[in-house]
Amino acid sequence: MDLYRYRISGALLLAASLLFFAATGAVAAIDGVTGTSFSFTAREGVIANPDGSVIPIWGYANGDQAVQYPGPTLIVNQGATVTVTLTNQLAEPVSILFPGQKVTATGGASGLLTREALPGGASQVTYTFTASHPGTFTYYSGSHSDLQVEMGLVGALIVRPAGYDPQNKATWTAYGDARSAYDTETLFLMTEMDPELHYRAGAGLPADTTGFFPTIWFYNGRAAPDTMAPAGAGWLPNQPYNCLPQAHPGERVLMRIIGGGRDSHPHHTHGNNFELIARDGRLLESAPGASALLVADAPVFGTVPDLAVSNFTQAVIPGATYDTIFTWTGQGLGWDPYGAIDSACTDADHDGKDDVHGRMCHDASCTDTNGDGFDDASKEYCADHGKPFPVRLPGQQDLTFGQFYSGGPFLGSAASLPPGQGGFNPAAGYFFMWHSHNEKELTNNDIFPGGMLTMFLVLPFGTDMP
Ligand SMILES: [Cu+2]
Repeated sequence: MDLYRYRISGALLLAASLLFFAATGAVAAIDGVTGTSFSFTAREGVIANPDGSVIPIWGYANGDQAVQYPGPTLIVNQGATVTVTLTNQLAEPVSILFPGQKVTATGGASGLLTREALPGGASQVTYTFTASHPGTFTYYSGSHSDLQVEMGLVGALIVRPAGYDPQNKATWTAYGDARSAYDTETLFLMTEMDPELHYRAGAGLPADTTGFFPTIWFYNGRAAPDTMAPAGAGWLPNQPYNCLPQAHPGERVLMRIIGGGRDSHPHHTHGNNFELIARDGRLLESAPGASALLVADAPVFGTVPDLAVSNFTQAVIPGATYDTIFTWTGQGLGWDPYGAIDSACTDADHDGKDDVHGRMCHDASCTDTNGDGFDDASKEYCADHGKPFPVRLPGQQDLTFGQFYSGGPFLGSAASLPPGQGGFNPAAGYFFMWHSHNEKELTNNDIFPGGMLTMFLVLPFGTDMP
C-alpha cells in the first residue's frame, strides 16, 4: 500500500482501532478449542460483513455453540489421540479431512474421500487420529468440496509440541525447539467468498462453482476492519476470531498462515521481513536440528532452521500452511525511534516514561554486551541510538493528524494533542498494515479498504497487550 491510500483508509480503520483498545486480556496465544475429544455439527448460519452484507454459510459448530466461520480452531497436544464426532444438519452429506494426519473414520456412510455424515442428524461419523507431529495444519470438508469449503466448512488445527505449557513462556515453540520459539502467535487463515454461490446454496438452489468470482476476502473469517475488532465481539456471533498481531520490539511473532480457500493469496508484512521456518507442518531444515543464527542481519533474534527463507510476501497456496517468525526492531530507520536522549527525563513513578511529557525515558547509552548490535533489554538498534528525528515537526496547528498519531513520532511517546484529537493510540505504538498484496483483495465488495487486511502493532516496552 502506498502512503496516500493508507491515509484515506484511516477513517474506516479508526473505528476498529477504538474497539481494539477496548479489548481486554492477553492475546499472545491463538483462540480455539482445546482438549482431545470434540463434537462438531455442520449447520447453516450467516456471517455479517463490514460492507453490510449478510452471507449464508455452512459451518462447523463446536458442541452446542453457535455455528462459526471458520470452524473451531482445534488446539491439541502432540501425542494426543484426538477424536472429532461430526453430526450433519445440512441437506447433503458432509465430512472432515485432516491433511497430514492418519485418520480412522467410523460410522456414517462411505464417501469419495472419507466417511460422511448423512443429512438429517441421525448418522454420525467419528474421526480419530494421533497428533504425532507438532505444527500448523488445516481441516475441511471432503464432501462436495468445491461448494462446501467455499460455504465455510474449513478450519485450523494446531498441534502443540510436547512440553508446551501455556503458563511458561520458555516452552512456547511451534515445533519443539528454539528455532521455532516465539513470544506471541497469530493465526492467518486466508479465505475468500463468492456471495452469489452462498445466496443460491443458502436458498437450496443449485450453485455452480465453475463461475466462482469472489468479492470478499477474510483473515480468520473476518474482513477488515472487523479483523481488528475484539475476538468474540457480540455483533459477530458467528465470526469469533479476530486477527491482531502485536509485539514489543525484538520479540518473535509466530505467524501461522493457512490457505483455506480456492485462490492463492500473497500475504504481505510491513515493517520488516519475516523468516519462513516451516511449510505444511514441517520445519525447513536440511537435517534434524540444523539451525541458522540470524543475529547479524536480524530480522529475528535467536535461531531459525537452516533452510529458512527471508521475505516480505508469502504466496499462500490453497490447502498449504506456513509458519513464519517476524521481529520488529526499528533497525535501519536512521533515527532513534525511542526519541533523542533526554538527560532530564524524570521517571519518579518508574513506569519507564517521563512524568511530564509521557515519552519513553531511555539510557544515555545503548547496552550491547552480546555484541549483536542491539540493546540487550530494549532491542534498540544501537547504531541509531540518540540520532535525532530527521525532520523538524510542524507546530500542532499546522498538522493534519493521522488516526493513529499519538502526538509524537517516538515509540511510547504519547505527547499532547489538541482537544478532540487522539485517543485511538493511547499506548503510543506503531501500526504497520499487513495485508494481501493483491490489492483487489483489500476490498469488501469493491469498497476499499477491507478484505484481507489488518494492522500489526508494535507495543512500547512497559505497555502490555491490550
Ligand atoms: Cu502494503
